[in-house]
Amino acid sequence: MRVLLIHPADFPDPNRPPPLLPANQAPPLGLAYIGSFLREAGHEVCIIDMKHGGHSREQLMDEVKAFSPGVVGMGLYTVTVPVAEEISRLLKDWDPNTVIVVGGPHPAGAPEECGRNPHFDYAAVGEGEVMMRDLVETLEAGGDMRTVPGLWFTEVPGDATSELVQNAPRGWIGELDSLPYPARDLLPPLDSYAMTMFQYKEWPATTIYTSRGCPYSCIFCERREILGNKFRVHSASYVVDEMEHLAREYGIKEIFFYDDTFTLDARRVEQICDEIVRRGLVMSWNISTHVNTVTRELLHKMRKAGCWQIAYGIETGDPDVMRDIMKGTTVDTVRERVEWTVEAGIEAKGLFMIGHPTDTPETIARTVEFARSLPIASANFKITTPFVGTPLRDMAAEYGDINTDDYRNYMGDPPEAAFVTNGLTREYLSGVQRRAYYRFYSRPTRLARIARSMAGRENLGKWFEGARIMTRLVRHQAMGPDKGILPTLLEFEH
Ligand code: B12
Ligand code: SF4
Repeated sequence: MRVLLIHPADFPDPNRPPPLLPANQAPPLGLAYIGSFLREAGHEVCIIDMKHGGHSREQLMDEVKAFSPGVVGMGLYTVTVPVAEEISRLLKDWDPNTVIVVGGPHPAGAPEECGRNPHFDYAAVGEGEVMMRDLVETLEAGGDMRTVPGLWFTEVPGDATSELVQNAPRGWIGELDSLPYPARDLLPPLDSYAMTMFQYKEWPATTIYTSRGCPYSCIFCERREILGNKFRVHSASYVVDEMEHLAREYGIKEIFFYDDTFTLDARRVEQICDEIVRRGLVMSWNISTHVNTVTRELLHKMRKAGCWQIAYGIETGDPDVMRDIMKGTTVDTVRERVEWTVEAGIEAKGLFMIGHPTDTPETIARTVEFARSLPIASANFKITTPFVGTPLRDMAAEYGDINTDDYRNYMGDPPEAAFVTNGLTREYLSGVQRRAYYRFYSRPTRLARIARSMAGRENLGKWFEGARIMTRLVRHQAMGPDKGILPTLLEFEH
């Protein structure tokens, strides 16, 4: 069967000013995994990444008609629900028999809402590879859709009031190495995906996902619904083979391991490092992880194998808030691990959040000062968003004002925050976020650290990119909006 997979993004709107700077992009690896799995099972697959292409309605439908799919699968974020509904209308207008399946983060957290949504035929909860194959083959055979684990749908298609069918839950894929590499060849060229300048040292760079699931319980995080709380991994040899494959086939020079907690299994990371060194693979790489999961020895080993940056989910600098959000660590541990990282010769980046349920102006100030005091080269400060399916969502109404109506505000940032803690306002959040960036980046020592991290001929491109961005921002600034240059620049990090 012909299967079309879509990564939805808003259609270009002539009335909306174009973004000041390109947002960070990354290949939709989830869809690419589903694509390669379906292809191996003998199906014809096409992927449209609207986030990359800036597709108009006409362009999208031209590509749809040219491929003429029997089934369309869309990966849904909360923020992309409205546009996915519009795409479904366009698809059904073109051919009412097109079967539309939605999966990914939003359906994982809101299966009933998506299962009842009259725009979609099926909501798929869980990993999509085996589920999409089962769904496609059951459709082809005219079989009973109630036999496909993980699906939610209404008894009468398109009738939100009819009985909701909730199939048996789908188990997690145990052997990740049994999956083929994501079908990156079905995506736009990898080097055409823009990354922000703080995310790579060498270009072209791309992402790999080497593990799934996370056992931590941070209240704002939806990982457990999306990929489960059991940590599952690709083996070291699979990971290093994939790195070599990317270098050979796509000329990739740097890898961003997009895993949530790359270092959770220290032994596996050691093996990956040993394997990189043993094969003489010269590639730089960077990761994201939880501070608890690194040791001094591991960090030194990672540095030797090419790791240059670690992004830590730090979230807050206030000990009580750290406890309340159930991060499972302390501010002292954060400081210790960040110092170990820098000592090992790896740059540290801090990921912070503003507007936790128990945040106050004082705790937010503490977070900003904590960030400033750490030897980190870069930081981002995101506004807390209560995604459906998280514990935060359940407690949000008790701790503040939550906007449940407009999913377009679920970007994780202003202009309109989806959640505002009691005692704070949306304007305050927006202002304090900009001030946080400003205070963090305006320190001369920080600027010197960034300049040092961009030393060397290989970073020449970044200086040009930085100069280009600054020129655009200065021009933008001259045209009016009351924003500081540095904060504006840095808000565009994912
Ligand atoms: C890489 C990434 C990105 C990349 C690429 C996006 C992509 N589609 O992959 C970029 C940088 C573009 C991005 C952007 C954004 N992101 Co992002 N991103 C991630 C990240 C870190 C990893 C995703 C990933 O590659 N996972 C690995 C693959 C293997 O898993 P997967 O994508 O979940 O796919 C599997 C299943 O979910 C399922 N599945 C997925 N799609 C489909 C479709 C069908 C039909 C089926 C059956 C199954 C299925 O099968 C897949 C394979 O098993 C996640 C964090 C996380 N752990 O999920 C956040 C995350 C998904 N992002 C998030 C957000 C909020 C955003 C932004 C809104 C941020 C912003 N302010 O701009 C934008 C919006 C993007 C858009 N579409 O417009 C949230 C989403 C929460 C939500 N409920 O909406 C997450 C969960 C992070 C968080 N804050 O908790 N993101
Ligand atoms: S450690 Fe990261 S991935 Fe795991 S629950 Fe916390 S925020 Fe989510």
